[in-house]
Amino acid sequence: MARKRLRSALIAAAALATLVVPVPAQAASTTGALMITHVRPNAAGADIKNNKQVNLNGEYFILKNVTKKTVDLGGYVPDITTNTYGRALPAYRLPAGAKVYVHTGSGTHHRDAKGNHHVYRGYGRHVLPNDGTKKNPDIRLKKPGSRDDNTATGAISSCNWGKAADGRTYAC
Ligand SMILES: [Ca+2]
Ligand SMILES: [Ca+2]
Repeated sequence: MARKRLRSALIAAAALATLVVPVPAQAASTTGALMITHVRPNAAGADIKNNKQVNLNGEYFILKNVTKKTVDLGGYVPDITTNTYGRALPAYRLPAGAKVYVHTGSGTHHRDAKGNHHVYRGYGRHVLPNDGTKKNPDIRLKKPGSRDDNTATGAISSCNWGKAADGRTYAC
C-alpha cells in the first residue's frame, strides 16, 4: 500500500515537473519571429594584429527562429546602440526552430554538421563593443525596414552585456 502511494506520488511529481519549466531571471525574449539568444562580443584572442583587424568571425550573436515556419533573415536590422554598424542581415532562409550564428566578418552562409546555421555580415572590423556600455540594451534586433538609429523603434528582441571577457559567450 505504502509502495503504491509512493509510486503515485512519483508519477504526480513527474507530471508536475513537465509543467513547471524554470525560467532564468533575465530570459531572452522576442515579440517577433527571431530572438537574440546569445552573444559573443569579444572574439577569442587578439582583435588586432599588426594593425590589422583579425578574427572577425569569432565575434557573433546567435538568433533563433521561434516560429514553426521558415523565416528569411534578410532585412532584419541588428542595431548596436552605441554605433552605426547596423547593416541589415543578408537574405537567408532559417528553418523553423533553427539557430543561426551571425558572424561579423566574411564567409559563405551555411548549415554546419550540428545543424546550426551561419551567416556573415561582411564587415572588415569588429563591431560589437567589448566593454560594457551605459546603454541598456547593447543591441536590438529590429524588423526589416527599421533604422539603425539607436532607438527602440521596430525592436523585437534585445541583449545587454557588461564587460565582455575574451572568447566568452553570454546568454541574453
Ligand atoms: Ca546603432
Ligand atoms: Ca568586439
